[in-house]
Amino acid sequence: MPMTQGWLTHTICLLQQYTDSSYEEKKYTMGDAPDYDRSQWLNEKFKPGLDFPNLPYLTDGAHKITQSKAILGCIAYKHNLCGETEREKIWKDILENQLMDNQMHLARLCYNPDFEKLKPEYLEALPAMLKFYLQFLGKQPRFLGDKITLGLEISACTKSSGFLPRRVFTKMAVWGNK
Ligand SMILES: N[C@@H](CCC(=O)N[C@@H](CS)C(=O)NCC(=O)O)C(=O)O
Repeated sequence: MPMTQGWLTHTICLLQQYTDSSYEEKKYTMGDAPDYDRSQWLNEKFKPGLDFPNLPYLTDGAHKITQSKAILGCIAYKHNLCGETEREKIWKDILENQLMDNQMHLARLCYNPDFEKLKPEYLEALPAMLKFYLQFLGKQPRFLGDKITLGLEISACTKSSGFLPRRVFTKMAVWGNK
C-alpha cells in the first residue's frame, strides 16, 4: 500500500527512494516574509488523525507517524537498515542522537537574528566537531560498518538521482533559508 507523507524532509525522501518505497507526498506551502502564512497546513493539521499533529508526518496503513526520527526509523525497520548486531544498534542510536544535537545547534544559530555575530564562534568550533565523525568513519567504510543505515549515508544520498541541494531549514531561518 502506498504511504502518504506530509511535507517530508529531504532525508526521508532520499531514504524512500533508496529503498524503492512507493509514496505520495502532500506538500504544504508556506507564504513569504514577513507573514510566513502557514494556513495551508494549519487548516489541515488535525485532519489526518495524527496523535501528535506535526510536520513531517507519514501514514502507512494503520500507522500514523510524526517526528522525523520516528519516520526514518519506520522506513528503516522495514528494510533492515537499523543495524543488525547489538553493537551496530548501539552505534545507530549514538549517531542518530549526535546528529540531532548537531542539527539543533545549527538550527539555533540559523533562526537567530544575531546569527552574523554568532557565526564566527560556530565556524571555529565546527572542525573539532566534524573530526569526531571523521575519526569514527576512519575505522570503517560506513557509519555502521559495511551496511548503509537509516539516513546516515551521505555519499550514497548525494549521488542519488533524487538528491537536490537545497535549504536546510524553513524560509523563516535567517541563515541557510535559500
Ligand atoms: N522534532 C520534530 C520537529 C518538527 C517541526 O518542528 N516541524 C515544523 C517544520 S520543520 C513544523 O512546521 N511543524 C508544524 C506544526 O508545528 O504544526 C521532527 O523532527 O519532526
